[in-house]
Amino acid sequence: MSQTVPFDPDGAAASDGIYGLPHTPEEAHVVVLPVPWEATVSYGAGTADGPAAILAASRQVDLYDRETGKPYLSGIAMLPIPTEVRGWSDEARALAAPVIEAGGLDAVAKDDPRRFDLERRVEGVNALGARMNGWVEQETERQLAAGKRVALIGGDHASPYGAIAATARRHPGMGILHLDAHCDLRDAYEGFLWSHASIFRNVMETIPEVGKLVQIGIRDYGEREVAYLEKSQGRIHAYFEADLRRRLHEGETWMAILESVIGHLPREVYLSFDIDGLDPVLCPHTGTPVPGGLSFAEMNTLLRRVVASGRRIVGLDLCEVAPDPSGASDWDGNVAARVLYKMIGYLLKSEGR
Ligand SMILES: [Mn+2]
Repeated sequence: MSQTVPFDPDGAAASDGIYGLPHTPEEAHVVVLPVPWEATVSYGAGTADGPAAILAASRQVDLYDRETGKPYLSGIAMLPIPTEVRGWSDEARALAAPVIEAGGLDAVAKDDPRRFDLERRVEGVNALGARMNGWVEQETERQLAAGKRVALIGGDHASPYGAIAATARRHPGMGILHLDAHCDLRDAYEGFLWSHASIFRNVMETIPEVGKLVQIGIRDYGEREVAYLEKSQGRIHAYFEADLRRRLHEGETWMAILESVIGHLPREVYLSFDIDGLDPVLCPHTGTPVPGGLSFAEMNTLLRRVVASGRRIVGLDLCEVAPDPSGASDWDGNVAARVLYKMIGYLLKSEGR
């Protein structure tokens, strides 16, 4: 919490740190961990450039926040964007492309002559995904061991698996509040073990310390995903966009709806936000945009109510942010930097800071 460099929170960004803040990762209470990973993107690409876009746009965010106060006083610093992870991602993407082109491994018959090559490619992508997960888990654990809070920025939604594993180990029973247009509960999507579309299947199957998964904003999903979450015996709750809108249109208040959403969460909460859970006007270049979604204000009220309920936010990630490939607009990064600042601000507030 030491603040070694004097700075004016109302002034222009005085440092090239995230939000223009002068803190080193050692000084900061919140460490932003960038993960430029997008190995198995099925539609639009560009989320590996998300961390750089968020960092650039963050310098324009005003630091004093009406709701969360002065998050910057606790210190926020971003680690360097890891070039080795970007290298693994590029390598995995090149391996994955022909598999995705073929419609996934399941779409190719066992006796198809392409099968041997495609299987080897899938194995290579899976190995790189496991390496990335290991790296993220180790980096997260390193920060948590130093008493820091970790805010991971992707990358696609495969990025935070290791962070969730490391955080859940220290906070057994924690719940995940998952904002997304998608359930991400697919079983090895296209054959890839560590696909962005499978992250919460992997989390729920392989991280027993995660007590609950509560999904909100869901509006694009497969029948098998719905069957899977219905079979979870209450360990997973999904709030589908269609139901949220119906309840709102029939006169229920957003506050009342959020009370039921938050009621499923245990005391300790990890936030996993896919930017596509928001209205795509707020994230036009994300990989798999879907009409509908939460407004910025609805998301904000969600965060506010989580903290007002007395729950503690123990970690967070923000994924699937992709900048305009033409470079003409910085809108995606701008919104994401503000979403991240709110998430961090509410995390700090939940700790009584
Ligand atoms: Mn997602």
